[in-house]
Amino acid sequence: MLKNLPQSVSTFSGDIDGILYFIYAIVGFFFVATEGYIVYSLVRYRRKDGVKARYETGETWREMRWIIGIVIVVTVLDFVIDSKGAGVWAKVKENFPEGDVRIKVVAQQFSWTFVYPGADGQFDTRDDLTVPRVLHVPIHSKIRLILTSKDVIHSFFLPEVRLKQDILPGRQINAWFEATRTGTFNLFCSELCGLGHTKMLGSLEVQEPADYERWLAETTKEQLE
Ligand SMILES: [Cu+2]
Repeated sequence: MLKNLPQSVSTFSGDIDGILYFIYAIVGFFFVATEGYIVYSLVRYRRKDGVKARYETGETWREMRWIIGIVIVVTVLDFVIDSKGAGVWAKVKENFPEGDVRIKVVAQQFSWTFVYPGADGQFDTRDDLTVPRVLHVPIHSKIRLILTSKDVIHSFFLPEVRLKQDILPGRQINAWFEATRTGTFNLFCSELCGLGHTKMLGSLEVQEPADYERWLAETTKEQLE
């Protein structure tokens, strides 16, 4: 099947891709079936010399059967997709693990700032670390994000993680993910938030735990000196 999504680097990204491809397959099937029938009809019933077009009246009951049949098929598909999607939704947006690492995400026109709680594990204390633009996280850890905005509505979007969450001023919104691959990935704001919206870029840096700890120690040293 057509694989055109960005690479998938979190524990739930595969589930989300599964739903997308499932919907692709259903829509693709109906696309080919209906378009195919149109092309078949164009060829089969094209104008031919000596053959006169016939006038046919509609048949209400025959037409109704088609409409009712399609309504049933679509309704059943809706339930199938919903039940498949509900489990993934719960995993991504409802059942938050406590989190091995907790990071505050502060969005503002037009930049991202990440706050790490420091050695005491508490936010809003002297040893908090403030890191611009790049979200550093260790691989295979449950990352709990606390999303806040200083001004307008933004949307935190990590395409490779398949995580997208709106951020509202005046609220703290939770999100989580667990990365399964090291590397540098994209961070976008996906809510039009002003003239600099397209420049509101950041990145996600997934590191081996030892590299992450080293980065954390170095940054702590730099900021507390
Ligand atoms: Cu924004």
